[in-house]
Amino acid sequence: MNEDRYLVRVEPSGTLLAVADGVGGEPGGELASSAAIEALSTRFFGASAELSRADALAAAMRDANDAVLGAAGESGQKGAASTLVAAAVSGDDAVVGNLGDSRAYLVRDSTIQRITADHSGVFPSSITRFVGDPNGVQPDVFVETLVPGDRLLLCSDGLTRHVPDEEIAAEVRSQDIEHAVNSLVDLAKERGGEDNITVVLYAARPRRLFADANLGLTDAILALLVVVVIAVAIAAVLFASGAYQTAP
Ligand SMILES: [Mn+2]
Repeated sequence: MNEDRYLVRVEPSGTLLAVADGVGGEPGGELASSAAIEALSTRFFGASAELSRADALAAAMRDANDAVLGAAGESGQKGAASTLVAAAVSGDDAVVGNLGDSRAYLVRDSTIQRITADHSGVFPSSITRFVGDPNGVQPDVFVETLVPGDRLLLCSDGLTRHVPDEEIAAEVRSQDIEHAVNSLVDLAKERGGEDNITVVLYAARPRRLFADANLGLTDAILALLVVVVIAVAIAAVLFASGAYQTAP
């Protein structure tokens, strides 16, 4: 069973990226991550143009919470919940929001910055903020300005539990993004891999417009190249087929 879900949606108004990691290891986790991603995408791109992108992202994340609660109620999967990390990129502007312990990183030159702060509880792997919370949610929202060469990485804890930040940085900056995501997922699998691993990696690249003498590098539009890898750990699959197979 794979309880991780991701989104890469490219529209003229911008690109929306997200990772959701269903909580609890039960069918409710899968239901929650799916409902969260779907609602996030619909609501973010349907938001009024009057809203700032940061406000639109926060509102879409609150709507994702409502959607998970609704789906949980309809299906009888009470307590269905999921993490949610999302990045809305337009030009050189990146707005990042999170609930839970799925993360966003910015890798620039030789540095790696953890954009998000985990909402972790006192027990191992427990989280204090998540979609599916009947008390409502308050996502953290961060605004970053991208420069050409930046790489933006979203991932579930299946990666970060096994691969430290410095190692993530080394892999991400030493190779093209397709090889980088595969290396990261391989590392996480070698070191445990009892959880789903989802990695979404973007490269911000300058896109030259038509010849325009007044166009400096800082005015160049940034284009994103995106690669996604999801790994479902073998142990998790076996466990799911044994323990969670449900009769039709
Ligand atoms: Mn996980």
